[in-house]
Amino acid sequence: MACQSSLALGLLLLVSCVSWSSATDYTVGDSSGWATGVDYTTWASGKTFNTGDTLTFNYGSGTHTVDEVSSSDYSSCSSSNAVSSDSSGTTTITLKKAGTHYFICSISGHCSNGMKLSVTVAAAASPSTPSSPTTPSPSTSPGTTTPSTTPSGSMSIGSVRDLAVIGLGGLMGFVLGVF
Ligand SMILES: [Cu+2]
Repeated sequence: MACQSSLALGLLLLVSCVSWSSATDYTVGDSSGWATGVDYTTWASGKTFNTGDTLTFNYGSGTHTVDEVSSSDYSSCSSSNAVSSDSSGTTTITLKKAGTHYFICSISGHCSNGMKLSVTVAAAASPSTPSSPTTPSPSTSPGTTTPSTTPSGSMSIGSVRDLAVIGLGGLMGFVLGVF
């Protein structure tokens, strides 16, 4: 009895996990926070960002800024055309749009000292992740998995379609016969 109810609960949790995909809050740099001398490319690599997730930048109020900038301004460390800027000490950014988002610190010299972060946000429902400019991982596994090509389903789809065509043809014939 108890076993059955826990199984039902487990299934419910599994279903809710699959269908709800709750938003994740990422603390930028983890315990290092938002500071100079931290490699944010390394921090972001291996993480999957989805729309609705949030980024929290922790730093001393007024000591740094979080500016969202364009791709070219990210490359050149220019904050003159920043989309948004905050220096409150705790900046939370909600990743609303899919695509690549760029953040830099506007304090002179900080961006060139590593205070720049780019995150590639995947659309929440899409299983395909856009190719992000991540560094290739050095760990190459020589043992490749066997390609499992299962042709199950293709035949049944075809026969269902045939049945639908036959059924539609029969219906058309019946309608034409009546009139
Ligand atoms: Cu800074």
